[in-house]
Amino acid sequence: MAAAVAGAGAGELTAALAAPSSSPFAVIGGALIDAAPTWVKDLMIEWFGTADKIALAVLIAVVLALVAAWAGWAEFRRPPSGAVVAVAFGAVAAVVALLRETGDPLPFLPGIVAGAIAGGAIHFLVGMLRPRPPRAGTEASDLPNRRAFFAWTAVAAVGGAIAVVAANAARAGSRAITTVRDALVLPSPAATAPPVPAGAELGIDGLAPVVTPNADFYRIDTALVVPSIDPADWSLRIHGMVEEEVVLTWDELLALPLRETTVTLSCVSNDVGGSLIGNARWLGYPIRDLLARAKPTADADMVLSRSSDGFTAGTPLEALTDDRDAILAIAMNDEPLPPEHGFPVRMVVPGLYGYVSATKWVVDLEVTRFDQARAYWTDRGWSARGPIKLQSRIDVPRRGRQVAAGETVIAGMAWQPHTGVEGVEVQIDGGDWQSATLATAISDDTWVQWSLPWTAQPGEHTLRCRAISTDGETQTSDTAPPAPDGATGWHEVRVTVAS
Ligand SMILES: Nc1nc2c(c(=O)[nH]1)N[C@H]1C(S)=C(S)[C@@H](COP(=O)(O)O)O[C@H]1N2
Ligand SMILES: [Mo]
Repeated sequence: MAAAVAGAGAGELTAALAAPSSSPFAVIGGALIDAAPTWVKDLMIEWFGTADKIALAVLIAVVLALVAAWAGWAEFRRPPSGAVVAVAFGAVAAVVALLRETGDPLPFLPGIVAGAIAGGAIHFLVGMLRPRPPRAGTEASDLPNRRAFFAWTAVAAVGGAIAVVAANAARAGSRAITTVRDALVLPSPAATAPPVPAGAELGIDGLAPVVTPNADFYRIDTALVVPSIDPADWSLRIHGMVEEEVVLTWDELLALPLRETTVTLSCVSNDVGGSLIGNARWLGYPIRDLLARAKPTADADMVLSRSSDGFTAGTPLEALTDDRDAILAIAMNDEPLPPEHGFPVRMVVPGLYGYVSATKWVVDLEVTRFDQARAYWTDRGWSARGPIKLQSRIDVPRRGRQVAAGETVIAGMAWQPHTGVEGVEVQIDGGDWQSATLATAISDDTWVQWSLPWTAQPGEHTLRCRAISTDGETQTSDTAPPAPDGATGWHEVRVTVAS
């Protein structure tokens, strides 16, 4: 295991210095994420939520430790079989890095170095445990040199750990991107978003704020390492079924009349009552106006957006050309996009789940057709189209929380971006549905808070809610899991009211 730590450290350090996008950990993790079937992705998000990446890292570390322990044993029994296992692992990382087209000139180098160091270390360390052949003129057979073994094992483990830390430090140093981001001055919008109306924020303790602070905004993506793109190097290419190809640079984008929009973003993996949803004020340029320059041909019906790290989303052309505020966003809540939310540029499309619309680190828009192109998650069994379903949730009182008897309040959020919410109803202990009071909505593109006064009687209670859309649709009680196109059902919360 110490040899594996040494190899991993050497690989990560090599990557940090010579092939930043080809770290063995990142390419193996990325490949696992891309290869994971839908149910695994679902399970990871259900178990770990937005900590899914940490969970994956721990999983990789545990598997590596087990394989390393086994290789050590094999090396002891039959050298150099353990070293061969280590070198083979490094070779796998090298090949995966090559296949993933990371863009580095020497993508295979970190894997090769990791394998060589781990293999050499395991051979050397385990070799010390074997009795040495008697030397001429001395007593027969020497005991294995345990002290040297432990000393060198410690050197390998500590050295590897230091290399990992150094690699991260080197990466952070090369992340001049955060410096560039911090120094950015956002252009003032040509069209400002209307201010959050008085009465949009009910200010109830425990209720989600109507505008989600960036630090609390859910993050979901397949990027183990957040892409770092210098705006000066950024450009967006619009091509495919268009009359005219368009290339847009960062400076050109900033010079355009930008507009502010307030839009609620939701993940298709959000369970009923879940928290993979947030609302922010975005600043960007209407994609409709860019497409107007490119002039899509009449038979096109989809735009395949691509990020710098190869993620793709397929958005109906119509959603990008109709009158909704589909934008190429550069700012989130009055700040340049945070790196993990797509710096420098992402898409935001009201009414569609993120996986079919909200491409972060976007660099390419290909105008195409649904019957000709498939996006990242469509290839993995998710629906090609992903309009956000009508949903509502109870935030207050929290599930399982003790509530004091007497006058209290039930409150939550409701949404169907771009359609809008007309009302919310609450049912207590299976009784009649009661109309909750809606807060003032910012717009039909955002979620809305709601509340209902409640005289809580001591005992166990079951609370449910359902939303009614501006289309007159009532949120369905039919339960569906997130896959393939979004969860449905009523959110239910059980609470105990103290006597
Ligand atoms: N490049 C890239 N963009 C992406 C994704 C991704 O994996 N890679 N995930 C999408 C999904 S599934 C969602 S729900 C939203 C989440 O955006 P957020 O992390 O800013 O909340 O981003 C979308 N954009
Ligand atoms: Mo998502």
